[in-house]
Amino acid sequence: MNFKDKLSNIVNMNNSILCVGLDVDKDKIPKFLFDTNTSPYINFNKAIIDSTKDVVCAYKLNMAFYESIGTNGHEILKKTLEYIPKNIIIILDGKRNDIGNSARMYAKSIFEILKADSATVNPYLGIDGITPFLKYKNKCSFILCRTSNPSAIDLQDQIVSNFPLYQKVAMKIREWNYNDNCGAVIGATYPNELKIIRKILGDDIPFLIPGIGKQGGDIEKTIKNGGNTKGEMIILNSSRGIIYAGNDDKFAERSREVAIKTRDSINRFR
Ligand code: NUP
Repeated sequence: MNFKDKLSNIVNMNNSILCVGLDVDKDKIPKFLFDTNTSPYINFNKAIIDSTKDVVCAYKLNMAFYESIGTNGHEILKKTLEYIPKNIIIILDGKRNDIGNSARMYAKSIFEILKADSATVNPYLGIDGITPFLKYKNKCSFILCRTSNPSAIDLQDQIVSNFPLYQKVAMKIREWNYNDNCGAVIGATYPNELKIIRKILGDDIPFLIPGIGKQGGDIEKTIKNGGNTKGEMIILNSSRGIIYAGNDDKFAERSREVAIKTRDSINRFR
């Protein structure tokens, strides 16, 4: 099944476009898990997945949080991925890219070894660094278009042949979508840009939108400006705001409560 069909199925089944970000951080995971547990990270992720799997359409794992654990990190990442129910979208957020020959290895690692449904990809190297990802026709490559951070403006607002760079990137994404497997990453913290990018990219390209929750992005503006006419092809990610909602033995229940509240706030505007 291709990415978009899998996304539509789970969005309809769980009535949700919420993605929970599993960004494991030793300083934020409840302390007691490290006292009583031989696999604290995996057990933390399993508890969050068990408590939110009927509320989400996707899980996003930012690879930095796993790589920074050390040699165990890859195993923790792999075991977490294996635990995610097969009908839920997996997004591996590594913002990968390189010259074509090396980008090929990044794509292989994410799509064949880790078997993710989608990856985040950096457009800075141009099409030869993107092509190795696009060869995986049933997967989705979410290309960074307008990032959520304050200094996104440093480069992304620079004018290039009469357009801000982020709009040029959006135009490139439309061009690179020849296999119908591109997506775009746009921060919820930039709702005006979100509207312009949806206009450039049309209804059929999925948007991955981080920046609600801890980064303060406005849910109503995000949905109104970023959703397509059917309220589809839009995935809203929250990581810290959901997974670290509690820090005692009821942490998974707290995460579920916040996930439900977030999904319901999103659905009010869809
Ligand atoms: O523009 C981006 N902004 C962003 O926050 C692109 C991203 N991939 N992210 C990631 O989304 C970020 O690295 C983190 O993994 C997640 C947001 O987490 P939080 O702010 O909800 O905790």
